[in-house]
Amino acid sequence: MSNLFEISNDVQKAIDLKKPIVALESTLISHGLPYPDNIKVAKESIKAIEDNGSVAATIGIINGKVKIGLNEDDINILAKDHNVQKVSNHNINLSIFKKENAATTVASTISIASIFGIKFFVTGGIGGVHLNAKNTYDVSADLYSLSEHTNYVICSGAKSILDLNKTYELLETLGITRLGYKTDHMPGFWFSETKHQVDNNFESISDISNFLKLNSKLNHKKSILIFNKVPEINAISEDKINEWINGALLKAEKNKINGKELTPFLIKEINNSSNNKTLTANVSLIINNADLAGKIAKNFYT
Ligand code: PSU
Ligand code: MN
Repeated sequence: MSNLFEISNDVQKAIDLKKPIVALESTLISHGLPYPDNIKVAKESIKAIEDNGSVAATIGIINGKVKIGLNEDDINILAKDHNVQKVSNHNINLSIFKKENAATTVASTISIASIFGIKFFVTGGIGGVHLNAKNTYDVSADLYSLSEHTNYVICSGAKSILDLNKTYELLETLGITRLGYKTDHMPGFWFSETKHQVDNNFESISDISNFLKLNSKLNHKKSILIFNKVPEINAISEDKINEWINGALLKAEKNKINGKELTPFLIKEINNSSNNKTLTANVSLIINNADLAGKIAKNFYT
């Protein structure tokens, strides 16, 4: 590979030996969670994956270099530096060109993971159709990236701040399979369940991995979502969340926040109005998803 990419030794070894690898995004470190919770999540997610016998590959950009397998220093930079760009598929090339520090979203992380044949990816919640999309046309590139690459994505649905009804429908339109792990319904990120039925609920890790093994033989070039609910003790009621979301949306409108600034702005506002209940839920669901991802990846390769 060209010198635009830098793969850590651990990840390179895992690629060579065909060992299980789980990719992680870095936008949630730089723009999704406040310091120091972001460092804690980054480290504990890696640990959860590794404790299950898989290799973690956090992806991000340091001084214009695309790194697959960020080390502790890299994570510190992305967690603390206030000038880190948020890069999706439309602007990742520019951050590389300008030699910036940049955090990759779900969309750009799976694009990079795919170049190196990394099949598994874990996050908290994917992006989707924004609530006011009818007027703004703001639909996350995550959805389109998921339909262009074959990644197995462990997540708690799409973020609660989105229009989850439209997101669910667009996932179907784009050919992205929506699986539940021990759930019949797509989760709502900070809350446990939306009204939307998953395409199939698998009750065990080995059933999921058997299905993914079959899927890999189909030459079906679409991603698959594996939904894992927020741990029950940290789940919040949908009504409470909607109250906070409405307040945050009004504030965003007043301050003319839009585009890629919108998601981080809303999350910050809601963490404030919920007294960090949403932050606690966010932290716990990501680490819980990493644990599940480590287990599924390990099972898939054995
Ligand atoms: N999930 C979180 N926090 C985040 C994100 C997801 O808990 O910050 C990020 C992801 O990187 C996702 C991005 O890809 O938000 C979506 O942003 P946008 O709506 O601008 O595409
Ligand atoms: Mn957007």
